[in-house]
Amino acid sequence: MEDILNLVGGDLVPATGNTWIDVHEPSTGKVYARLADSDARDVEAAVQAAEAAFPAWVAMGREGRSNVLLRLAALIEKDLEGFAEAESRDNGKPVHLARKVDIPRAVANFRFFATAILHFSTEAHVMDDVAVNYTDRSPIGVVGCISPWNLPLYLFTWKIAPALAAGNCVVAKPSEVTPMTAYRMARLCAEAGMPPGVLNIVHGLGPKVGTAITEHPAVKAISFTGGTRTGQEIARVAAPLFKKMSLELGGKNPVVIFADCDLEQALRTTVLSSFRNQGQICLCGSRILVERPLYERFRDAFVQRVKALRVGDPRDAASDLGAVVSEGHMEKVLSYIDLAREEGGRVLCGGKRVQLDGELQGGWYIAPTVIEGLGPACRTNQEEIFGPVVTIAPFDTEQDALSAANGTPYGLAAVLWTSDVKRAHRMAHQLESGIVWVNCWMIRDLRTPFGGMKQSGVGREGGVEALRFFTEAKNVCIKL
Ligand code: TXE
Repeated sequence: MEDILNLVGGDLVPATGNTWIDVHEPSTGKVYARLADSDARDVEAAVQAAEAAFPAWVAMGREGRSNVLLRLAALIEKDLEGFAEAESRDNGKPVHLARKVDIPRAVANFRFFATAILHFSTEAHVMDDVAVNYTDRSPIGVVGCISPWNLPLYLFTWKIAPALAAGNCVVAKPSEVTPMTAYRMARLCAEAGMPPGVLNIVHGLGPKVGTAITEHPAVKAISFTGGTRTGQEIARVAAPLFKKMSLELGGKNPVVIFADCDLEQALRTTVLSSFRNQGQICLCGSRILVERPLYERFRDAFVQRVKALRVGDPRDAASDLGAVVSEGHMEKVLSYIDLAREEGGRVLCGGKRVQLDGELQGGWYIAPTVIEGLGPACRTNQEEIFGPVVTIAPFDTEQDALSAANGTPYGLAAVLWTSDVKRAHRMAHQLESGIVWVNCWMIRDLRTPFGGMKQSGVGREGGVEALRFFTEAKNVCIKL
């Protein structure tokens, strides 16, 4: 039974209170590790270590910080298989997905920001012969990074990489549901040459540890990814303290498919955008809207492919879906399937828990589920389910599609399938989401602004957006 420790001031330590939280492996439902159950005392120690480390970390310069992050990236990549297996065991996702997506992206996050910081420019504004202005962009100091359980190391590093590259010191809290790969990475920091206190990882429960980070007066900015309700709670605490906030929250993303689409591409990609990572990606498309002339043909072909998906052992290369992340989340997703039936939905496939045998019989598996016959305003189509459950419905006009697509409290991502370029531009401009994919899904350029509008969040991550978030802009005006 592995003990998952905090990283504070360069040391791997248990929580001050020496209490622990069980960590489960979703594939069997069994406890397989225990997690430091930290509290405000551990956060205080981490903040003090970060404050103490800050001057030297800034003084190391962009090149010096870049080299540390590049070494950390190389160390993770060297142990890619170990990280992939750890991620799969902790989260329940197929190991081939962790090997192909999660861990390579964590490496890419470090490499991207380790090089982006070298080219992070600022601007000057010359006022003829009066004065010259330049924008000084300096690191903020100690910042807080709080991340969710669906893409554990991928999203954890998506936050800490720009924060560190920009010269800040970090107090980070991964999700208590999937802490293992952050711990595995913590054990590499010293070898990467990261000075003690630059990165501190305090594990534990959100309301206890997350709140302690959010409300700590020395923590100047909060970068959060997680549920919308939690984002509201973080904003409630941080806003009166005038902290910078980046909130990446939930989604209820539409997939709008016109009859003139490339049908094979749309079918193949929509299976992925619906069920990759067991549908536990905030960018997944959970509401499929198909232009009526194509509706039945698409629906039948789509359902046939979904039925062919294998739900199985995450270690098995043949498994398309693994387990959902926790028993509580499984119950939540199953309750939404019951709700869909109550609201008049017809379950075309899936719709139930999958019971595997042997050691996997206690695991938390749900069959990929497609539901039709629901209108856009029902709860099933308004609320985030965040599991392997999608609805499908026809539309007649572009306006119908836009009204349905935009008709939720969320605005994170949208997917659009059409061969008409003018329509693609027209629809993309009107879709209320921070990201619009046209004839594709999950193609990600890390330079682009990433984030949502409405209840999907505030602010943007990625590229220069992230580096500007993690620096303070000061205008210096010098008289000529
Ligand atoms: O979120 P939670 P979850 C969304 C996704 C889904 C949710 C799933 O759509 O809705 O996140 O992740 C900590 N103060 N996105 O259930 O509960 C908690 O310990 C401070 C959107 O994990 O919000 C964990 O570390 N922290 C996203 C983290 O917050 C608190 C991509 C997230 O937990 C806290 C991924 C509190 N009061 C998931 N309570 C996107 N838009 O990119 C909990 N936490």
